[in-house]
Order: sequence, then C-alpha cells, then structure tokens
Amino acid sequence: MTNNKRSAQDQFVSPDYYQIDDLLQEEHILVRASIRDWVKREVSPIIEDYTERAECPIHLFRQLGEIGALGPSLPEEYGCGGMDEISYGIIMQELERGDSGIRSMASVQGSLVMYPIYRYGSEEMKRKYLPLLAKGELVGCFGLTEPDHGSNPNGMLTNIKDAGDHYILNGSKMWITNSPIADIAVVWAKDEEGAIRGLIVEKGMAGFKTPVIHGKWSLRASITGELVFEDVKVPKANVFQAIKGLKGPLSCLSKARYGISWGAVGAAMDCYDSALRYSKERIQFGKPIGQFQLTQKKLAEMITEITKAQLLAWRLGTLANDGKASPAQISMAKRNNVLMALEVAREARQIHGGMGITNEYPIMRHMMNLETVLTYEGTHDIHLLITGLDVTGLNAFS
Ligand code: TGC
Ligand code: FAD
Repeated sequence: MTNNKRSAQDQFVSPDYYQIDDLLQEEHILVRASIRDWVKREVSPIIEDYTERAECPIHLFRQLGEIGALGPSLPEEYGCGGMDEISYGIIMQELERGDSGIRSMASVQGSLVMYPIYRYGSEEMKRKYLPLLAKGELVGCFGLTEPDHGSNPNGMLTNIKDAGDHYILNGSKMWITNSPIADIAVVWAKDEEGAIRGLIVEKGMAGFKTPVIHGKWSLRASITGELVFEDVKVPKANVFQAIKGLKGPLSCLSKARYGISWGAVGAAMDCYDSALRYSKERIQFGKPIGQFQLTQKKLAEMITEITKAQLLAWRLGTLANDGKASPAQISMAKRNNVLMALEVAREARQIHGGMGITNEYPIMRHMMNLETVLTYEGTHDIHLLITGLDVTGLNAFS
C-alpha cells in the first residue's frame, strides 16, 4: 500500500552545527549512511500506520539483523558486529530518528539479552543463542521490572528454588518490551539466599505465559507485555554462573542507557529538521513563519540543545571506547538527552501548529514515544539521584 503522508516521504537532513562529523571516523560515517538509508526505505514509509494500529512491525527483526543493528559492539566470533561504541551509538541514533520503538527492538535484543549472555553466560549458551539473536532469527526480552518493583528492582519477589537438576521459577514481570513475541527471556530472580540471579527462560516451557499489555499511547509500534511464571522448571544450565547480585542487570542497563543517550538525539534531530523545513514553507501574515522572531527563538534553542547533546553523546562514546564511561556519566547523558528530545519535540509541535498533532508529520509520534523513554531504563528522577549520589557521596536511596 502506498503511503502519501509527508512523514512517509522522509526528507530528513541531519543537523551538524558544530561539525561533529569531523570527530567521526570513516567507518562511523559509513555505518550511519547505511542505517539512515534503511530507515528511510523500510521504517519511515510504514511507521505511522503501525503506530496508529498499535502494531509491532515484527518483520523488521530479521532486517535489523541483516544491517548489523543487533549486538553491533559484541564480538564477531559469535556472529555480532565487532564495532566500537560510537558506531553502536550512531546506529541507535539513526534507528530512533525513525522511531523509538524500532530502537527499543534493537536495544533490548543487543544490550539487554545478547550482552548478558555474552558477559555472564557459559560458552555453550553463547554458541547456542548469540548467532541466532544477532540475525534476528530469535527474539529476546529482558525481565527485571515487577508490578510492585520498578525503580527499586532490588525488592523483587520473583524467585528460584533449587530442585536438584533444575530450578523452579515463580513470580511475574511487568512492562516487558517484546515479551509476547520473544523466543527467550533473560529473567532476574532471587535464589534461596536472596541473591539476584540471571537465567534464560524459553518460550513453551510449562507454566510460562507472556500476556500483552494493551492501551499504550506511547511506543505503540513496540509490543509490551508481562512475564508470568508458575512453577516453571528451568534447567540449571540456563542460569548465569558468572554473576550474582543487582549489578548483573544494572550492568546491562548501563549498555542500554548509553544507546538511549544517542537514540534520543536522533528523535530530536528528526523533530528539528521537520520544524525547520515547515518554518520555511508555512506562510502566515504574508511571510514564512520562520521569519518571525519567536519561531527563530524556538529553532535556535532547539539546535543549541541538540548540539550540546550530540557532543555529550560523542564524548561519552569515546570514554566508552576506552572502557572509562562510568554508570553515573551514562545516567547524566541518558537523562539530559531524553528530556532535551522531549522539549525539542514539544517546541517542534508548536511550530507545526495544528498539523503538528497529526501523523502527516513525525512530531507527535516522537513526543508520545519519548514519554516512555523518559521513564524506562531508569526514570528521569532516578538518574538525577544517581548524579546526586555521585557528586555528594550521599545516597538518597537508602
Ligand atoms: P546499588 O547498591 O546502588 O547497586 C547494587 C550494585 O550494582 C552496582 N551498580 C551498577 N553496576 C553496573 N552498572 C550500573 N549502572 C550500576 N549501578 C549500580 C553497584 O556498584 C552495586 O555493586 P556491588 O558490587 O556493591 O553489589 O543498588 P540500589 O538497590 O541502591 O539501586 C540503585 C538504583 C536505584 C540506582 C537502581 O536500582 C536503578 O538503577 N533503578 C532503576 C531501575 C531501572 O532502570 N529499571 C530498568 C528496567 S529495564 C527497562 O526499562 C528496559 S526498557 C528497554 C527498551 O524497550 O528499550
Ligand atoms: P515507579 O518506580 O513506581 O516510579 C513512579 C514515580 O516515582 C517515578 O516518577 C519515579 O521517578 C518516582 N520515584 C520512585 N522512586 C523514587 C525515589 N527514590 N525518589 C524520587 N522519586 C522516586 N522493564 C523491564 O524490566 N524490561 C523491559 O523491557 C521494559 N520495557 C518497558 C517498556 C515500556 C513501554 C515501559 C513504559 C516500561 C518498560 N520497563 C521495562 C519498565 C521501566 O523500566 C519502569 O517503568 C521504570 O523503571 C519505572 O518503574 P515504575 O513504572 O514501576 O515506576
């Protein structure tokens, strides 16, 4: 079906006010060009319709694998990309420029499913799952949040009990991206000593259900569900032996939050680009609205904030490449860049006037998506408190 909406035509031109491209290597520019082409070809023409129908474009998983967007910075020996952290960030930026839900598909698979298997799993687990996950032939999800434990995952109730050659898993997880379509779930649960353990639960295991969560006005092209475990028998070989404690899931979150700090910049760039073009085309009072000082103020502030966020993401990327990006530095970038993107979306919406609330333009979709991005992977306020703890040494959580 041909889609004639302006958003489907995708005229995006990337803003680079501070010549940040000069800081990138040739491979980064090439990666960006290939992902951008793919988004223009495969995402933009369909995303508004999928969003309207609240349907996940599941067919894109294998394509995400083909373009190298699933686990891009994990090693090639397991079928992954072997790229650096800046390339990984750029991929997330380009995907979220298309839609936060598409970036979510890649973030969860790469950073929250493949990364823990690579970092904490046995060699057998790595060989069994990573190549298929990298190709998008298997879909994974990550279960940390529970109905009564969101910001405070340490309080989780989901548990495993030793039953000889297997564990018995009970409990439930809430708000899990991709759970209803996932072949495997990386689940975090407490053992009998109260230590948090990570394990792989496979679709079809008796007592394992994944109901869909309906009624989201945000991230509508991403499918979200629950994980319900009733006496699920999980083989001991499925439990990560190399990690115990909350730092297991939090280390995965650091990887994903890093990607989001780049991704949010992509959503902001798309809103700015659309608003800039509209401000030159839309005539009121006999002149383009971009000629009014109040419109220029909005656009000037938008590009200033985008440029600052681009620099933050790039510098965080160089620290990550050197293995020096601290969790608190990642929190600062996630928090700053997501709020920046949401504020840019709101200003862009105003510049588009009434058209800004329609799906002729990508603005409202980005704005609705970013409300989720502000909350998941650690809420805006939790990241502020992580920065507060880092600079004062005083813990607001305990
Ligand atoms: P706390 O005592 O601070 O930490 C426990 C242990 O973990 C270590 N640690 C980290 N390690 C790696 N990376 C990080 N980011 C880390 N943060 C902390 C820490 O050093 C400690 O290690 P050790 O050796 O001493 O045991 O733990 P706390 O219970 O006080 O919690 C702190 C707090 C509130 C910051 C943490 O619980 C938190 O970040 N809460 C937010 C929860 C969250 O982000 N949930 C996200 C769920 S997944 C999701 O949203 C996916 S959406 C994906 C998509 O669709 O794209
Ligand atoms: P709560 O923790 O109940 O927070 C409610 C409010 O209280 C927030 O404003 C918060 O900042 C504030 N608050 C809480 N504690 C404090 C404090 N100490 N000081 C000050 N303020 C505080 N989780 C997964 O495990 N896997 C996934 O794949 C996943 N995907 C998601 C997809 C979507 C679409 C959404 C919406 C969420 C997803 N999540 C996922 C869950 C997400 O990580 C949680 O929603 C988030 O961590 C917040 O938890 P909560 O919703 O329970 O809010």
